[in-house]
Amino acid sequence: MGALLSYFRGLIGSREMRILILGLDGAGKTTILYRLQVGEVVTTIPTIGFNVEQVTYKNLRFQVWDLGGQTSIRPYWRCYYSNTDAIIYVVDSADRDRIGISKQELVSMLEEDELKSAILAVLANKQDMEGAMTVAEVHSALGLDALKTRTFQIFKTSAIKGEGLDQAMDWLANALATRK
Ligand SMILES: Nc1nc2c(ncn2[C@@H]2O[C@H](COP(=O)(O)OP(=O)(O)OP(=O)(O)O)[C@@H](O)[C@H]2O)c(=O)[nH]1
Ligand SMILES: [Mg+2]
Repeated sequence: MGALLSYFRGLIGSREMRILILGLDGAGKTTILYRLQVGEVVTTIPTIGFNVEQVTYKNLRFQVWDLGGQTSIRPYWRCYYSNTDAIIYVVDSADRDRIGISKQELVSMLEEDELKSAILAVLANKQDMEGAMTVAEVHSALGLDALKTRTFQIFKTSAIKGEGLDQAMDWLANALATRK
């Protein structure tokens, strides 16, 4: 089993996995990218365009693209879809007003052919905020029950406190290593 695992790791190690971080503006995407890369909270400004960084997590190398989430920028997300191995979809769990818009964006993104086999990790972020939706509420508001064949998982995170990101990355790394 261990040998098999390191075989897969070896295979993966030979190619960088391409991950997109998507979600509405202010959800915490850039904060998460730099949490993963430098392990700290950095001060962010709204992303106009994108940030791309190499992230190494437990010997796995990822190329992580963090795209701006403002309404006017979202149409450009599709320019980055090809060859994507996984999507990290970030939700501001405290933003009840816009969870419906977040769902629409997620649904239309998942309809894209280029993302057909991309693995999905949903992060119900900002769990530290008072009145934040629970992970079950976010799950239901995004209509994740309707996903049939997609490999996906939802996680509760606080990028500010650094909570939940390890679990999400562990799952993602494992899902990427064992995908068919
Ligand atoms: N309380 C709390 N604030 C957070 C959390 N994650 C991010 N933030 C804050 O939310 C604000 C927006 O975070 P960003 O990471 O810039 O959001 P973004 O998703 O990159 O936004 P765009 O670049 O506009 O698409 C910043 O003030 C962050 O400090 C969290 O888990 N909890
Ligand atoms: Mg950003």
